[in-house]
Order: sequence, then C-alpha cells, then structure tokens
Amino acid sequence: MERWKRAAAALLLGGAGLFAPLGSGNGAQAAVIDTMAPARSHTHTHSHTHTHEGEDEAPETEEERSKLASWSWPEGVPSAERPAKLVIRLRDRDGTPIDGLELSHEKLMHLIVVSKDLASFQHLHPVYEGGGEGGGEFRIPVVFPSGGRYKLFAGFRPTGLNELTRTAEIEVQGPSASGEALAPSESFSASANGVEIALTAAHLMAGMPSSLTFAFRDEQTGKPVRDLEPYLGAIGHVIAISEGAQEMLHVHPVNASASGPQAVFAATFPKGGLYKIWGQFQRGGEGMTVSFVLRVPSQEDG
Ligand SMILES: [Cu+2]
Repeated sequence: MERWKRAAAALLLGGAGLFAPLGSGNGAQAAVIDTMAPARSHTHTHSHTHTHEGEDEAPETEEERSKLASWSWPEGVPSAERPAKLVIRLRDRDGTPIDGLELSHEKLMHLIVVSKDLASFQHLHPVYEGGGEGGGEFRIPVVFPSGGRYKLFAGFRPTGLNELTRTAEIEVQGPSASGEALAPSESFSASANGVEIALTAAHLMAGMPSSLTFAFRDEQTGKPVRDLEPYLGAIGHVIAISEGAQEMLHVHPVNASASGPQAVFAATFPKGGLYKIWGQFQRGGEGMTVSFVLRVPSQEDG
C-alpha cells in the first residue's frame, strides 16, 4: 500500500515557452472537453445541508454558475509519462473571457489531478497567460504516471465571488496501473521527511462538520514538531476526494497560522462512503504529502 507521497513542492513549471502557440483556434487533433455544469464542490465558505438524498448540492449563485471552464489538450490526447499540454480557458456563459480573478491561497488557480481510482494525486498551479484575446487562459504541462481515466479539478476565484471548482475527465493513453480497490487505511500514521504524521478524525458523519487533526512528531526524537512552515500561506492544505472521484472537498485549516505540532481542519463530507484524504505540509523547505482513506458514515447507517 502506498503510504505517502513526497510533495511535488515547486510545481510552477516553466511558462509560455513550453507551449506552442494556440494559433487561431483548436487544431484538428486538439482534444477539447467542455464542462458546462458546475462541479459538486465544497469549500469552507459555504455551509449548507442536504435537503434531499442524492440531490446535487447547489451552493453556487446564478452568477457563479455562469462562470465556465473549457479544457483543451492542444497537442492531442495525453499519453502516460509524457508532459501533456493543458489549456484551461475561463469564460462567462456568453463567451466573455474571465479576467478578474483573485488570489486564493497565493495562487490564481489550483489544479488537482487524480486517477479515478485515487491512486495518483497531483496538486498543480497552472500559469496564468493574461488578458486580451486569449484572456482568462491558464496553461500547464501535466504528466500522467500511467494510462487510464483521470479527473481534474480546477479551483479559482472570480473577483467578488466564492472559490469555484470546475472539473474535467480525460482518458490517458498507455498501460494503466493495476487498480486496487479503495479500502480504508489500516493505519492512520504515515511518515514523510523524517516526520511521523498521524491523522485523527472527530465527529465523522456525512452532512455534519467533522474535524481532521494531523499531529506531527519527529521520528528520530519522538518530539512534537513545532517548526512547520507555511505552505501556500497556511499551516497546510488538505484535499478530500470521494471514491470514484465524484466529490472534492478543499478543506481549510482552523489554526492556519500555527506551525505545529497539530494542524486542525474542518470539513463537511457531503455523503457517506470512502474518501481519500491528502494532507500537504512543509518543513525545512521540503514538502510533505501524506494520504489516508477514511470511511465516512452517513446518518442513515444508524
Ligand atoms: Cu494549490
């Protein structure tokens, strides 16, 4: 079982120079995916409850729903282990590029890329290509570790609105990794960069505020770690994705400015079931990523 992954800390890869110009439009071989519907996303800025079982939550306002992302792979369908150029274009429903964006956790866009079995996880920051004709455009090379189906979640904040999430799926060419079924972690302690990171969850129940606490201990000395560094402006970042990559929660810390030995996060899981949770932290200039799989009970479970 894969117990932890090293953070890919410096993920801002290059800039426009890595890309061929898009020219006058999408080439014949360009792969384009449009996501018209808002993702089912949850951020700390919303608090809401399910009214009907299975109903898509609709925390977004009408104006927010009009903010769309179109995804394209100008060099064609991605292949495993090769950088695939991704372009994400933000626009209003009427086609106007969205140029007014606010920083969220120090970035204009956060991109989470997971394989549908949640074995592979990447947290990337696409590069903003500015306004003008190609306004509202972000680019990033994405390297998929193997073939198969992936889901991408892009988070961004149009000026004056909440943070929005838009999603896409892509079938990556190449041999796919042997997909193991998602199962709850046997241990909620993992090791990264000489630090033992343990997760405990309290009030774990779908539809209710749960708290996720990561505790940090030096593996050599056993002492609590108190010198975590801010990662993207906070003690850490936690992302939770449901089995099958349907739901994503971008969870934010309660004690954002702390430096250890605990990082506490608040999350409301929309439904019961399995969730994979990635915690990303930084110490001594090095990123640390740990992941665990939790089963979130639903109130119907009794
Ligand atoms: Cu990010």
